[in-house]
Amino acid sequence: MAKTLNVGMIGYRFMGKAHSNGWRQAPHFFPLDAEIEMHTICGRNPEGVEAAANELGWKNASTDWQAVVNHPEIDIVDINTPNDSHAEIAIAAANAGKHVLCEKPLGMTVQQCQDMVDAVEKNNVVHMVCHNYRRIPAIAHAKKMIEEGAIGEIYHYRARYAQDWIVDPNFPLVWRLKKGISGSGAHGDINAHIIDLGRYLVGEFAEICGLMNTFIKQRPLEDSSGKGSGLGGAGGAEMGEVTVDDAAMVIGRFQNGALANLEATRFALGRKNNIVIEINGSKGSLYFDFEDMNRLKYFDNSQPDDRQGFADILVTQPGGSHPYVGQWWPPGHIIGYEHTFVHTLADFVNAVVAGKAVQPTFEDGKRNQRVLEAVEESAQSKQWVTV
Ligand code: SOE
Repeated sequence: MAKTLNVGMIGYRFMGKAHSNGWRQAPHFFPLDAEIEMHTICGRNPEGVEAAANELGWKNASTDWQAVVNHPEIDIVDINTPNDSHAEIAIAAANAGKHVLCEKPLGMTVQQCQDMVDAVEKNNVVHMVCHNYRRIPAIAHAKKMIEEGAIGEIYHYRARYAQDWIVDPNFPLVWRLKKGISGSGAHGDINAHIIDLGRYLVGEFAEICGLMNTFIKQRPLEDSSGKGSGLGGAGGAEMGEVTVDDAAMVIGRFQNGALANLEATRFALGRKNNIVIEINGSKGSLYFDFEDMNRLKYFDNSQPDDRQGFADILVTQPGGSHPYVGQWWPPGHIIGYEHTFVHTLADFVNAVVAGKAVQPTFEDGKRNQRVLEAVEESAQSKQWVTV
């Protein structure tokens, strides 16, 4: 009989909902080496977390994260809280001998991330930062194609992550817009994702030049309803200062010589959660658009001149041709955003049972944070910065 892993999840809003779906679905669609018990969900608002426990399928609800982290029955702690509490919770969980999954960005500073790495390594627990987009089948397949040399030596990595949820100046000052809680704005929230995909698909960053901008500098404080979901809410009459970036842009060089061009913005009207990546190499190119996430476009320069073009690969072929998709549906029955969390949690659970590392680890989270900080340093100094 497979062992049972009891999960305690801290945080119950958007990522709490996405991870809960992952914990519920992973056992039904992926061959897990353990049973999963959705033991306890934890949050600060008693009514909110109680409702979330019922709605999302958790056995228990708690408002005391330390009790959850130290509960003798808990094996895994899944952290989905705002960024400023990741380190404290993750270090406590590791010190309690729990395996730790933490949402991105891992911490607020490189030093905090290093402290988290030290804690998980000292306690010999499995650790992962939830960069779920690595486990989009098309992205994982692009990684395989790159490793097989399909596009040869990489010259360019161009990535854009564009949203538009705060273009309205009346949108309130939610936690993602407060430096003390989020660390940065679009930069740490969504640039972190395309920095991670750059590290995953291309390699380590060597040097960068950054630009950051805040378009709207004052916003209404959230009203007392506390209905803000982090991505929504209502503003009162009082105004407050926005202390983070609305957009960040980066040019840079990878250690392997490839050039990077990144843009992360929350001010691209019409782009709701759009990630577009193009990688150009010596033998071909790859192109991905999250708004069409089951497709990967591939230009193969070895094709005869009269039939060259971007092949449109539908990444739904089971039987090991394409990653993860075989666990879901027959070819052509496409999947979505929520499945990337199922893939992430399934890989994490099996790594926990095997006692093996699973990428991206907390070390990846720390290296991501180093790039984030280098961009902020560069935007401040208007100088190039070595990562
Ligand atoms: C808000 O930008 C957000 O929820 C990010 O925090 C997530 O990481 C991303 O997957 C969706 O958008």
